[in-house]
Amino acid sequence: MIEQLIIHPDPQIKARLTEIANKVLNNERINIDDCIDLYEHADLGVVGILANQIREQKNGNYTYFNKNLHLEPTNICIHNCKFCSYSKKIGGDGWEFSVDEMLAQIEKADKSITEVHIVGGVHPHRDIFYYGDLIKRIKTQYPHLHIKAFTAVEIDHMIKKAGISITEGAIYLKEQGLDSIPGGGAEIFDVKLRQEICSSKSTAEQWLAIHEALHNAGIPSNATILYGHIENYRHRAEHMNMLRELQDKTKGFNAFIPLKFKHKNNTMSDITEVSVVEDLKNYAISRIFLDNFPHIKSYWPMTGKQLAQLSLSFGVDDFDGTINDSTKIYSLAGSEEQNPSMTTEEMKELIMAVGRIPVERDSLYNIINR
Ligand code: V47
Ligand code: SF4
Repeated sequence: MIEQLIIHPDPQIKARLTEIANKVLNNERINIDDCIDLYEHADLGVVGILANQIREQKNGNYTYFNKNLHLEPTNICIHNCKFCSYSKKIGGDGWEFSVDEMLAQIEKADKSITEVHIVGGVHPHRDIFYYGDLIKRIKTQYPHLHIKAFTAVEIDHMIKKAGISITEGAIYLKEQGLDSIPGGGAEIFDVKLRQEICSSKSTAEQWLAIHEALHNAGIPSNATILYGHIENYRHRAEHMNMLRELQDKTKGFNAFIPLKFKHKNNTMSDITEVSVVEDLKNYAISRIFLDNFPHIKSYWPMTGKQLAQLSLSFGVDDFDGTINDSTKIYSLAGSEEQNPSMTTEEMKELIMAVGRIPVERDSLYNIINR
């Protein structure tokens, strides 16, 4: 049946694509070469059908969302990632919120939020005890809020500054009230590319070791890839393979979030952004490849609402949160949503308009409201 849907002028490639499609339909894991062949030769429609079948098996007709607030403590950062449109150096015109100011932002937020998502620049003077205090104060005042905070790159800096091991850092942050960590900072794991686009950042091994230690300490996380810049399909496949291997070991990842490179206001502005077809293909192929990841998330403040809606037919089952204009990372890089905000009603309508069932979840994918 799938064979009839695979159209390719070269019979050998058609046979190869049929072989990969049958693997997917038989719930067999695809390998790196299969993944590259899908990127290079498969039609969007075919990868969409395959990804849709996996999404359906894993998450039925549900599309998850949560209600969260993004806190960005500072955009001052010691790193110089070439794709970053957001960071400033100390003494420049960056922002630095105090713990009290961040608590005030939570106080002002909608009372129905269930999560605070805290991520920002790697500030040279703020250490693990500063951030541990922030978390403790949030947990004490708002014990019902799930705290998803700090990328592995931020944690790497915190533990090095404190002279403690990853495991000690993970245990300390958990004791202070950290519940999970977001997936940022992964970028692209290939050594040469990482050197080229974010040379000072934690290495792939460090990123993976931090997630592994956190998973072992009972702190789940997400994972990302930054795609659509100077990487090729092999780089993407190998990146996902490293994540899949770690997930086989720990089962600590909840969601994979493909992040499309946006080119405004950064030093990689000469790179043309990839097409929407490429975005959808990338969602679908990540859903197919990452067979041990429960969820694929489309981060709508970056993609825009329409692409996020379309992605629901290409393997995505999670829409992130109903945030209210509280993130600057993407608007500065030229994202589709310059002042991202979406009400619960709007989110539900977007999801239902394409035949899915909107489900409000908590940060660990327990159902709150249907
Ligand atoms: O690591 C920075 C990316 C990430 C650009 O875990 C850019 O639920 C595109 O990881 N174009 C941080 N992307 C954000 C992040 C995230 C977002 C939403 C949800 C979750 C989650 C995690 O933002 C960085 C980097 O990969 N980024 N600059 C840019 N110009
Ligand atoms: Fe700093 Fe993150 Fe920007 Fe890199 S992407 S410069 S780590 S804020």
